[in-house]
Amino acid sequence: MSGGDVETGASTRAWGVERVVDTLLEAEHGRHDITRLTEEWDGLDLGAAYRAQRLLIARKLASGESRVGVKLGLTSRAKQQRMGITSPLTGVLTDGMALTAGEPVPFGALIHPRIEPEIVFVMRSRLAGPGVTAATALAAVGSVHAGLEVIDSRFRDFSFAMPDVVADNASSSRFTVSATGVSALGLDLVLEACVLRKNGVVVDTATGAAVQGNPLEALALAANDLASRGEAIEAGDLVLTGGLTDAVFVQPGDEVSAEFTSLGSVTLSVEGTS
Ligand code: 0L1
Ligand code: MG
Repeated sequence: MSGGDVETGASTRAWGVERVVDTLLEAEHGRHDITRLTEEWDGLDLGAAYRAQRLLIARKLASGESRVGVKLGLTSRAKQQRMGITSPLTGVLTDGMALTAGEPVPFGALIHPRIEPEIVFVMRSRLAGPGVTAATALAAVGSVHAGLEVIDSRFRDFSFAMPDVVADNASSSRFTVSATGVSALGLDLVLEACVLRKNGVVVDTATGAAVQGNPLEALALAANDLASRGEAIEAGDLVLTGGLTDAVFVQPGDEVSAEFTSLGSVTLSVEGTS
C-alpha cells in the first residue's frame, strides 16, 4: 500500500491521518506506548505525517490549548545517529506543554519521560522562509534563554521512523524556559556551553555547536522548513532549537538541571518520591 491518506489495513477501520491522530492521542491520554505506525500503514509518508501533526495540534487547540511556538527535533548529529534518522524535524508548542518555574514534571501523566537541555529563542519579529539564513534569523530574535524539554514519545522504547516521530509532534510533552533572557547580539551561540546534571551529578555536556553547527542555523532551518508547508515563525513565538545532548530518563523525585555559560540555569523536578 502507498499513496493517498486513506487505505484499508488489517483493522476494520481504514488508516488515514485521522486514525493516526486518534491512535497517538489515545496513547498520550491513556499513558500507554504503541508500536511504529509506519509498520501498520505504509501510506504514512512525510507529507501525511505533517498533515497528521497539524491535525493533532488542531485537536489540542480545539480542547482549549493555545499555540506558543515551534520546536525542532533531532538537530544534533549525535541524536540523529542514535535514533537512526538523518534529518531534523519541526513540531508545535502549546501552552499545555509549558511548565512554569517550580512546577513539577507530572510523571503520573506521562509514559516514559526523558529530559534534554535546549537553547531557546523568543522571537521579536516574524520569520518566514524560504531563503532564511542564520544572519536574517538573528535579526528576528528578541532574546535567548536556557530551556529544558521533557520528551515522551508515544512509541515503545522511543523506536520510530521519521514519519512516526513527525506525526507524534517530535515526541513533545512538556518544556520550561528561563524567565530571564539574554540578547543574542554579542553572544557566541556556537561556543555557548551547557552542563546537564541529574540529581546533582554531571551526566552530559555540550556546546551550541551540537545544534546544527549553530542554533541560529537551526532557527533558519525551521523557518525554511515551515515555509514549505505555508507556515512561519511568528513574533512572540518560543523556538526550542533541539536537544544539545542525549535526553536522560527520569523517575519520580529526580531533579534535572541545565547550566549554561551565558544563559543561566534552569531546573525541573519530577513529581513524587524516589
Ligand atoms: O524522541 C526524540 O528523540 C525525537 C525528538 C527529538 C527532540 C530533540 O532533538 O530536541
Ligand atoms: Mg527537544
